[in-house]
Amino acid sequence: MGYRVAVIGATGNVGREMLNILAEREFPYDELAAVASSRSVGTEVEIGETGRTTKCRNLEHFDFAGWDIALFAAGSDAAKNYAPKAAAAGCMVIDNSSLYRMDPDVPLIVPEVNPEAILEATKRKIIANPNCSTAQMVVALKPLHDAATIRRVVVSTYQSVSGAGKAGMDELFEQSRAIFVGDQVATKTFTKQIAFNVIPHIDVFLDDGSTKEEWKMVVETKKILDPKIKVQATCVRVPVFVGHAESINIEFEHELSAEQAQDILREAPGCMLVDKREDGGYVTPVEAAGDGATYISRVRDDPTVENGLALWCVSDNLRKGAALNAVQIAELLGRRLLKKG
Ligand code: 11C
Repeated sequence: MGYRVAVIGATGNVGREMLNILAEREFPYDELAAVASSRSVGTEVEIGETGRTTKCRNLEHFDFAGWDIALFAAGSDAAKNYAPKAAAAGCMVIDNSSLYRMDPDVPLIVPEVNPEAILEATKRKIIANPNCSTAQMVVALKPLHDAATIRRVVVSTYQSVSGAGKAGMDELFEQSRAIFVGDQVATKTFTKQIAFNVIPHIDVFLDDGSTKEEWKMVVETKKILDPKIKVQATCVRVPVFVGHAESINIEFEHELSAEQAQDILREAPGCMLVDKREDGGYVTPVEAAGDGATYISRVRDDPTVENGLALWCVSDNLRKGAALNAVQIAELLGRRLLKKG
């Protein structure tokens, strides 16, 4: 007997990837529901490359009773209105929005990093999926933290427009086209022109001058990996369709050479080390898109601090940063809390 799984927000960037990944990983479902807002009701969505499609159902009227797992990728408002209803109906929610991430009764999980937190899911029947830029970073940091204890991280991100949804991707495409044909460049989703530009601003500004995206990287890393780790982040939007990249500087309590770090990362779960120290011997977002790994390149000593390393980290933000991590959590649930058959 398999699971009854609902994907909420099935027509969005992340929801579509959830359907793809459930199919790709042969998640053991008996029934799969695509659920979306009223304007998408009846829209046919593909279930990966299975050749099968399913019609979107209306979230407003969806009865969660009898469904085992709901993967929410519909934003904070939908999570606020419908995740507690789903949980009350006995359905385990895995939510990709930021709404519940810092709730002390909601585990925030990256399966390669803190799988044991799944046991806390019994409290509210809601599990939070981290922000994409945090997810890939903690996958890279975890094995290094285990080896030499991380004290401080300074990270600068290069985040693709798909993090801002389909509207962000359309804006990059439209602006690029407009520039080539000499049309007026219109901005809507982003605050400045994104085509042929970079914007040091993701999510809203906070009182201390940082942005909420930067704050998320700080607090989520602490919750998932270790509250003692200090994080300083600068989050930047770049004109890339899919795949977030990060330049990460790490200070450790104990000595760890670049060669030792490479050896550790080569074997670490979820990590793929591509670090040839030659032209092209590193991974860029274009190569990481469509894949599940967290790619790590450019590992080198940082001689400006004691016990310092620098590295480059790239991952598909819609996959490991969102849909894949959510499906991995569902698999973890199956192994630890919701065994079937
Ligand atoms: C971006 N990281 O690239 C964001 C998208 O808290 O889940 C995901 C926001 C979140 O714009």
